[in-house]
Amino acid sequence: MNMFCYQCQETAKGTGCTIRGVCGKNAEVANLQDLLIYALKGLSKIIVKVGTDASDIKDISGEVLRSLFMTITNANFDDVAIEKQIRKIIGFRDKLVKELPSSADLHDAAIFKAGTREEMLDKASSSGVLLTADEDIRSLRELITYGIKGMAAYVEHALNIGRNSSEIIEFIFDTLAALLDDSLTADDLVALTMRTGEYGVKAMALLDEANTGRYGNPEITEVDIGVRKNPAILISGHDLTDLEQLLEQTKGTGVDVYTHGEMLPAHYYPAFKKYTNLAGNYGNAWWKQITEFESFHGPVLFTTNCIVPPKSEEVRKRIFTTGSAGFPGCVHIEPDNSGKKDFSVIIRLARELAPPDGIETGTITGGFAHNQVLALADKVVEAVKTGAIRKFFVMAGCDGRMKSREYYTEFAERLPQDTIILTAGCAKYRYNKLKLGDIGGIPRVLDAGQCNDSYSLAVIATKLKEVFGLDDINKLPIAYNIAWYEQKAVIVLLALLYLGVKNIHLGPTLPGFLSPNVGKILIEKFGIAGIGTVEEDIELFLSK
Ligand code: SF4
Ligand code: SF3
Repeated sequence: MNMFCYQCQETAKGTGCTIRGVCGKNAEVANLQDLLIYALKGLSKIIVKVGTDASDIKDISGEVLRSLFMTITNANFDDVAIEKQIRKIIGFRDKLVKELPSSADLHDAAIFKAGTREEMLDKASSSGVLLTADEDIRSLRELITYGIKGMAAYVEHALNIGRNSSEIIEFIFDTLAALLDDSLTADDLVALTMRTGEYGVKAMALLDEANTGRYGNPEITEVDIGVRKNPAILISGHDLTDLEQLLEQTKGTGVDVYTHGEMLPAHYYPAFKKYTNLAGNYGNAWWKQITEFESFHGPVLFTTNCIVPPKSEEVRKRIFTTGSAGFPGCVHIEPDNSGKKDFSVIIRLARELAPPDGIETGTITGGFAHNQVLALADKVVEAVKTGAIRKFFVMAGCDGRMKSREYYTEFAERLPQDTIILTAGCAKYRYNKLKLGDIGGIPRVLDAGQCNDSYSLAVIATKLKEVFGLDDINKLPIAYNIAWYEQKAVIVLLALLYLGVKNIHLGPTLPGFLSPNVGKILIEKFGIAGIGTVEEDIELFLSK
């Protein structure tokens, strides 16, 4: 069976995974994910045609967001769960089609039948990425699709906290439907790409409001990276409501909870500080989980991406998933009708297992989201005016396995002492444990939080522009050297482009889904560039 996927930075040969994903996704899962996206486009077409108000179909919107999230790199490897989701989406679609006077002239995506698994796979072979023959149109359609996937992830987190936005959901439906429209030209799709960035900003703002509304504004926090003696559960991914429920349910049980990867920034929120069983952060970015899960010994709960297929049966038995995450053979925990999740099976297992082995000691400091940085604004502005801070480097984004990502550690180490790194996302693990010092009490690495908290960096830049009385965000002493891996980074990139940020450097490689012409547009219109050597790049950034 063949497949075609080029949505992430680690895509095979930089052009596309065709036999099996570098991420471990097999062809069956890849093809089912393609079919799920095709079904979502068909459903969206019908929703737009019927003129249904997003606020009237909350159950459908929730499943659409979840479906999109399930196709994000390293979120869900479970073929059975994806097949189930396709059937659900087709069920919604077929119910809505009945509201149309006629189903004649509808796009195939709006009428195809699910059939058996075999038939689904057969259908997937003619509904994936390569269905669009023109490489520029394909490139733009996929750029938008990946942006929408990232946006959906952020909106789903907000939804879990009870925050919704019909406006954003309607944009997602309209855009998915538009991706089936063969009359749209490359120019139309470039415009839609910008609109996707605009809604990306709205989605990140929505999630920021949801998170800070529920858990308070992140504040400067030192997070322990050592271990205690109790049995423990490791929680990974981005969903704070899952962490909240797990902390509530482990309270007083003698079981500690450690964060992994992108869950680290949870420690920065005031609301989580009251849990004495929130022990610290264990390990590093997602791709190091193979060895780190071995030494952790206890159960691991994945709330979202990034799952790396476990190498041993022993570890697989300790992995649990929830939300959009999934892995075959691992227990998946669903919420009840009120959204409550029962994690007792994980807690029971934790009690039977050994406590984690320590892999490092000390602390890391974070919590520099917009509110905290703006509280330090006077100090920051003064440091810029006196020249104590020469430049800020936004180094947000993702981490990944490629050796070439050592560039980011070296880049951080070699930056002059009068520069500050602003970070968010798991990219931070490349330099957040280095001893880079501070400038007049301001740490040289300011961690705003998860990848979605890149929004904070945009808020900070906008505020600084105002304070310095500048008419253009690009006149600020801020350089952008962003690392990307999956589709949440794509929506962050589109959001920054929408906000007018120019000359973003993207690495360690440029996306394989950019056709030469689309790449040219991004270079000419926005000054997007790749990375070079550390020396050349630092010189280039400082000369601007
Ligand atoms: Fe390949 Fe990335 Fe797609 Fe996985 S998500 S199949 S590694 S392009
Ligand atoms: Fe990381 Fe997967 Fe993107 Fe949220 S956890 S930034 S890669």
